[in-house]
Amino acid sequence: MQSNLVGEYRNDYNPNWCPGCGDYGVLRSVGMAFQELGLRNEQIVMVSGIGCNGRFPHNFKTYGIHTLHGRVLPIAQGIHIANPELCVVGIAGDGDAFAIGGGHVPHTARRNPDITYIVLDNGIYGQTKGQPSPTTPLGYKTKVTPEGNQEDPIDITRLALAYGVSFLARGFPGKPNHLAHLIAEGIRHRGFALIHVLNPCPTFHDTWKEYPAKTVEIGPEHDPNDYDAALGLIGRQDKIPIGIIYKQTRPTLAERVRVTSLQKLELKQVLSTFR
Ligand SMILES: Cc1ncc(C[n+]2csc(CCOP(=O)(O)OP(=O)(O)O)c2C)c(N)n1
Repeated sequence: MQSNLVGEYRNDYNPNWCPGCGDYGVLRSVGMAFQELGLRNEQIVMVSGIGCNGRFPHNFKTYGIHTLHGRVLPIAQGIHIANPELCVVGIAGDGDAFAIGGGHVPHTARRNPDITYIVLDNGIYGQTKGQPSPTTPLGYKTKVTPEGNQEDPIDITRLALAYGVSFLARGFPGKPNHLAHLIAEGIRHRGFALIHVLNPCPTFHDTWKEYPAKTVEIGPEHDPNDYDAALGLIGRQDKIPIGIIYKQTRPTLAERVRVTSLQKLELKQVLSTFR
């Protein structure tokens, strides 16, 4: 599914995701977002964890780290602090981001590093063959929950707003141009941007038909700077709104820490020992 549109960012690596996996679409949208922003490959660092989506950085001619399960955010924050000029993009599944890595999200939100965190929410543990994740719907049958999932799902957007992320958007790979624009806006935003992707997993949790009917694009009447309006939007019961839900301007982690030139020099020396 390699697109000419994003050829300048993509390498020859062929992902081995299942046919119809939403990850292919998100991959394309990420490349389109880089293109929309005119970023150079060497400006970008992609950080992924463990899961089907963990292969993301392998597909790009950018810098990248395929790190440990649940540890995307600590690594991404370290990169941002070491070099705030870089465009740091974290990629994680719902399991990586909100199960094993769930403790990192509130602390990243309150620090507000300038990183974009794309959470590919397929409502299942895909790589380990379909166990329920924190976002699996109540009652959903999997191989390990043959009588239906007995746990209520968490609401990623509600948590993100409560934690204080400074940018929140939601998209769907069935609308690749729309999703690409949301990712580009997340990268453009100076601060912690969380992009919640409603991502179908045709093998273990197929939502390709469900989401087009359930989602609705957020219209121009919504003011994303209005926190209460954002809360109201995600509380809608009739439809799942997609688009920019919330944005707020406040200092980033690097701006607050104000790393002095001397500290930067020392940090560079430490980092050079790992090369
Ligand atoms: C420390 C650790 N615990 C558990 C695992 C097993 N494991 C691998 S991927 C995964 C969950 C994947 O689900 P998700 O993050 O939602 O990504 P997806 O595969 O659905 O894209 C788990 C539990 C692991 N690799 N490392």
